[in-house]
Amino acid sequence: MNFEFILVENQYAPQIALVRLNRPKELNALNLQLMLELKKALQDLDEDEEVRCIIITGNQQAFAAGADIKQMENKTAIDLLKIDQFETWDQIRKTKKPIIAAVSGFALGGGCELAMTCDMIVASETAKFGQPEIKIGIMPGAGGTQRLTRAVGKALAMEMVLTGKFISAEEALKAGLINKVVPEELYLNEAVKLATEVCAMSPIATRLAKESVNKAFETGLQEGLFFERKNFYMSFTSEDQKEGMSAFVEKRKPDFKGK
Ligand code: DAK
Repeated sequence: MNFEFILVENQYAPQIALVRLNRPKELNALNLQLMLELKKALQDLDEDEEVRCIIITGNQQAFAAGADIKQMENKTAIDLLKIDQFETWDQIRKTKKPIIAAVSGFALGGGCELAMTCDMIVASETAKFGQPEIKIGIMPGAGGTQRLTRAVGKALAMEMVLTGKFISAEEALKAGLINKVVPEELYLNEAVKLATEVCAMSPIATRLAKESVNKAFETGLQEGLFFERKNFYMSFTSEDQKEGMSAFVEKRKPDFKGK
């Protein structure tokens, strides 16, 4: 499918899909069409047997500077209710395959929220994270008050959300928001390296594990442990479990088929 505001590439390896947000002049501001395209691309990639890991990136200047303010400026609450963009965001969050955000430059508002919706974040030294919605008279609406707070704790989340201040990649790393910081010329390579590691694992175990870690944000401990246990048992129904364990015993590399 041809998209207008994103590019879907797989130049690194057939198992790694790269989704590039592509509105460079607008710093990749997330308009409604871009979000629908992203949803569609992720749904397609989730169904593509060959793909094992997805990277979402922007360009060096911006991952995304937020939702498109010009598109939102004259909307009423009822307009937003009718558009129901939450359905799109929820669908993106439901992607079963692991997603890595490769962030350089601005990751602000919806851009920061999109990165946090991903499973891991690799950033360039020039990345800036922020929830500046407060400066335009609104507040975060796609998880910013919830995911940011769970990731960095109340003190920093409150400061970012109430003042709109940006934090650097180094601060984001220290605060536990992101996984890695590397020089700007390496951030995409680093994301591909991480994706390559993920791709070498059993896709079934990966899916079950992702689902289980995400459950930790949605339930109490007992329910979470119960969910984990079920997924753990389920991993023993896969051929990949037999392959993984016999490869260990035979001192060779496993060849996981996703079965
Ligand atoms: N929307 C639209 N256009 C944007 C934009 C944005 N968020 N950010 C930048 N641009 C555009 C600028 O308007 C400018 O376009 P022209 O004026 O040249 O046509 C171009 O990109 C370059 O930007 P600047 O000239 O401003 O570049 P600077 O380097 O001087 O500044 C900046 C970069 C990132 C600091 C600045 O552009 C800025 O402050 N941008 C806005 C950041 C922001 O406030 N982000 C939060 C937006 S609110 C929801 C889901 C999500 C959301 C809401 C609801 N639902 C599920 C319902 C999310 C809301 C938000 O993200």
